[in-house]
Amino acid sequence: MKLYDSHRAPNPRRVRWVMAEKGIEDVEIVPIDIMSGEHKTPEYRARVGVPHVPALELDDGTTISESVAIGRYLESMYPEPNLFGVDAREQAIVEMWTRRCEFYLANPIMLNVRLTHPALAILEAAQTEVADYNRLSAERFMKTLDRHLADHPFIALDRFTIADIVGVVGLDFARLVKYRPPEEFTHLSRWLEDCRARPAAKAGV
Ligand SMILES: N[C@@H](CCC(=O)N[C@@H](CS)C(=O)NCC(=O)O)C(=O)O
Repeated sequence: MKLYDSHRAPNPRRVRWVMAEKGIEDVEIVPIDIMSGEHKTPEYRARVGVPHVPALELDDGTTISESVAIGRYLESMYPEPNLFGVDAREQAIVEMWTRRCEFYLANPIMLNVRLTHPALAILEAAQTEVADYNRLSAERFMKTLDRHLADHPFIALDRFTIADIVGVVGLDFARLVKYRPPEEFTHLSRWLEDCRARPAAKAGV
């Protein structure tokens, strides 16, 4: 298998983190330079279907994009440690929180960074108002998450899952614009530090 990867981008980091948690080492990493537009070449588009990283190419030539879908495929190939839930109940809860983290936290944060960081203007022109709106909307969800994490060790289950990866990677990306979650969210900060302390978190960076 090959992973089309871009080291500084947040969505590929989710997949590298999944691989590190599971100790997966037999995936060839193919670096794609999104700043020079390597993901927009006709060859890349033909292979992946969309101008995005990450993408996982299977040995039979099938290509899967979308970081969470790639993680799910890797989970079925390398079930331990479980990151997506072991039964119907757990899987639904993990998916619910993963989607919440993606829609209400990671996506607005990524948009905020993309629309404010000068180096990313090459991908999309800066738009301060839209960026601010997205930061505020992410902070509304951080408040919900902070309350939830007051009596839960991790986001979805009592153990670390893909939902935590999506949440932490989103928040870590905001460090590019020196953003830190509001200090009042103490439970969120505790959870963030716990997740960042995992050895696999460093492998994903
Ligand atoms: N929902 C997709 C998002 C993929 C995505 O937007 N990737 C970014 C890098 S983090 C990208 O390829 N950006 C290229 C561009 O915007 O031109 C996933 O989870 O994989």
